[in-house]
Amino acid sequence: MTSLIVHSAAPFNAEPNLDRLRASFVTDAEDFYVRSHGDIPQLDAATHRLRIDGLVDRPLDLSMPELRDLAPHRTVGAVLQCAGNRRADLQPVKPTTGDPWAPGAIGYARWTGIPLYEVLRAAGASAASHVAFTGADVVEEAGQRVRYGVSIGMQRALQDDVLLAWAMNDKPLKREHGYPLRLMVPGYAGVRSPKWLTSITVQDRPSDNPMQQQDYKLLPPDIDAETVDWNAGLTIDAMPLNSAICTPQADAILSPGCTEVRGYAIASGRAVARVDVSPDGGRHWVQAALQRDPEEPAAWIFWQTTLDLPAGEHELVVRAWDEAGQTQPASAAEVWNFKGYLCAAWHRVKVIVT
Ligand SMILES: Nc1nc2c(c(=O)[nH]1)N[C@H]1C(S)=C(S)[C@@H](COP(=O)(O)O)O[C@H]1N2
Ligand SMILES: [Mo]
Repeated sequence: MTSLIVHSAAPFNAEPNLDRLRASFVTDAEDFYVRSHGDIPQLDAATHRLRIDGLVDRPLDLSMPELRDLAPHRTVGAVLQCAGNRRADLQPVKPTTGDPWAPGAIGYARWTGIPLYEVLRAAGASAASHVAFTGADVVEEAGQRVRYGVSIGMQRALQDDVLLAWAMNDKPLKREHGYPLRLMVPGYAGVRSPKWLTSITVQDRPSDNPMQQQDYKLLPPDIDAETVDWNAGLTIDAMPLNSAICTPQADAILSPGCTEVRGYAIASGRAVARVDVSPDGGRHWVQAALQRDPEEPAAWIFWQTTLDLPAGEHELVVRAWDEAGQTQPASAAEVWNFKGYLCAAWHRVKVIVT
């Protein structure tokens, strides 16, 4: 039985309790959010095949043992995060489509596999601009039933931290996380890390799958479900600078005196340099202590501080800053979009001290 908070049983979508998420720097697979768009396929590593085709000199059709033998194994620590993480904070501004994710649609794990570029090299990939991927699951998108399909740009695909991964935290991937094989693109929205991977196609344009063309786009604020023009949306790849309070949780009832406040922050390209916490809705700020893994730049940051809160209602707030002095927008209203993606506004948590 899962201890996750379930948003939807079919397709299975669930996130951990935030205290639990914040309890361990490496997220246990049991506590890792699950985002699926269709039924979770029943696959078997003993019979699974991965095809590599498209603009390549030598199309390949690999078993899992053949894939493992192709190149030295690599383990990369990386955050996986849904583009819809923190959507619940956008919905009070105006309704959005999608599940009301709290800040738990994120996790940090150590992923083991071989770099994608090794397979592209083995197949003799041409200098094409995109790499497209197909999963074994069938999803409903734009009124069609199709295999899950997305793509990433070739430049990102060739970087050595992009893995074809079969293990998470030194154990075979669990079924819901993509057993027996998934892609892992550190720093990109989870949607670009397809699970249950069955094929890789080298091509000179993005995937024409509706998951790529008509979903996971950041649309301007004046566009809604009725007026949507998908071409007006930005394709969501890299994720923004963000932070969240995990403890205490919204509407917590606390005793007067010192309260431990804890959470995570996640960088975008540049490292997190500072995390500010406010006891009073953003009028005053203190700097939190940061815990980071210097070996893994794609890891998240855990932060904590102590606030001395008098009796009454308080709005706790967190915001992160990066090395370039960039920070998060103050209000969710500034970043609202009808699909409810990329909520990186200051995270606000109301608590009551009595
Ligand atoms: N084949 C397939 N891959 C997928 C998905 C899916 O539904 N099918 N969901 C994507 C999305 S939107 C996210 S956020 C991540 C979630 O990965 P997880 O369930 O292992 O946490 O997987 C991505 N890869
Ligand atoms: Mo996602």
